[in-house]
Amino acid sequence: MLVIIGAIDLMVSFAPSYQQFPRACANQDALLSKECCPPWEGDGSACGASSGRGWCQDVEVTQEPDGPQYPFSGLDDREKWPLVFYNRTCQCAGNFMGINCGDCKFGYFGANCNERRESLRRNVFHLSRAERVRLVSYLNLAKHTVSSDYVIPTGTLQEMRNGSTPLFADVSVYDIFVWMHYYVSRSALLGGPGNVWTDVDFGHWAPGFLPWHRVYLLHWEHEIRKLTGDTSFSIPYWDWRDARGCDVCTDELMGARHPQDPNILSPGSVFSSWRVLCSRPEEYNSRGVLCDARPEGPLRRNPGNHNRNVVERLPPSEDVEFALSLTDYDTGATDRTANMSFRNTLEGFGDPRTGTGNSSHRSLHAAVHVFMNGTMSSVQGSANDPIFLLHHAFVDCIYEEWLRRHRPPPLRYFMVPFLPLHRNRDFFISSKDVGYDYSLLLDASKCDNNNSGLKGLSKSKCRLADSLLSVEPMNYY
Ligand SMILES: [Cu+2]
Repeated sequence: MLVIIGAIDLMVSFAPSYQQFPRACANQDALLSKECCPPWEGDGSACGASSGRGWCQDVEVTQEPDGPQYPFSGLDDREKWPLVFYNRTCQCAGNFMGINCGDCKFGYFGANCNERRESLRRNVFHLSRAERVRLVSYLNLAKHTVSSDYVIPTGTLQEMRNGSTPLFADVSVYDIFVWMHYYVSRSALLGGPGNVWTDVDFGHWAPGFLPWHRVYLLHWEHEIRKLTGDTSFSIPYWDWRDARGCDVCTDELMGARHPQDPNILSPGSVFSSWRVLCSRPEEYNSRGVLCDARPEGPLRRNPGNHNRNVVERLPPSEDVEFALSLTDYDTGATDRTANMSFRNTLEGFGDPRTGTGNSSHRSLHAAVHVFMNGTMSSVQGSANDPIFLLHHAFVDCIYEEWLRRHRPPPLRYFMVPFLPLHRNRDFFISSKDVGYDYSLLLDASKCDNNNSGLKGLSKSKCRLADSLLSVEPMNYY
């Protein structure tokens, strides 16, 4: 299975939001009134209105039509997100953010959200030993802590009888994110067993691919910081260019291979005991149901033993360079067929030598998913594997480099399934404006011998600068 996928055009409505289903709105009252405006603990008023943090307002979504991949309307809960569930949400003022305006916008901190701090996402191999241990333990803590803020729906709104019988389940902080990735990419249920539309995806195969995953990582970082109290935490990236194999697949990092079974993880890795969820799209489709978040067995991964007719090897630097040289963010039908499209080439459906869409091979982003040959290789379940985060942080780093070089005009749409809402155009800006940078993209002057390679993301880069940074306390700089 190597569908790494596509989406209804982000020509689908994606709006300003957060994570989906806030516990405070997963009840009959909120669903029937279609209002999700929880009180802010600071003053007890909805959206912190008495303190001027925000107001409960009607949601206005764009009226642009969905992309050509989704020829229906009125059938899927994700259409015109989030209107099927809620038509009033908190719209926060100034630097406030969150489902009740209780949080700060990305990049801002403090009680009044007026301290701006920038964090640095670093190469995972430049982390100190202690930082690696911390990374793995934070991931594991997130996997084993039930989310207090969010729940997941286990049925459609119709199955909930329009809200009068809510169907939601508790999952862990980590699994909220697994579920979100499943939910954005799942097939549309058209009613009854086997009656599904598979050629739809609200987060891939379309212009929203990069902003969607950017917000996703930002939320993930935000939740880990909240859970651990470690505001200095940033997601490291895996620079897979020219790697000969899965070099993050060690027990110290993402888990080595099991000595007896090449398809699962070594017992020396904490990830070997993780159980996946939402990983069986064919089964849900044949039953015509949503994933119900039950555990579905261990993480599977067999890197390098993938189908070589689809992917030869991990992506070479030249492919990244080629993608970065493309001046148009997206082109044509803005799907997998797009030619000379930066988004389509980086996503992995455009040929990284010619820029032609609908390539018979997978490259760049998609190639890494296919290469992992297991849980990572199927779009809907891929976020179960923590390599997903390191991989997407690097994809986002390439996106950032492209934005800085080409400065494109913005996109609009509220992204499924974030609540509070996020418009994709808000993440079509430099990462510095949302509070982070990549060590790979730091000024050449900060790197040794001016040999930084930041021009064109060359592989030689800022090792010295990075290791110096790692000795300092990792606070937002
Ligand atoms: Cu994805």
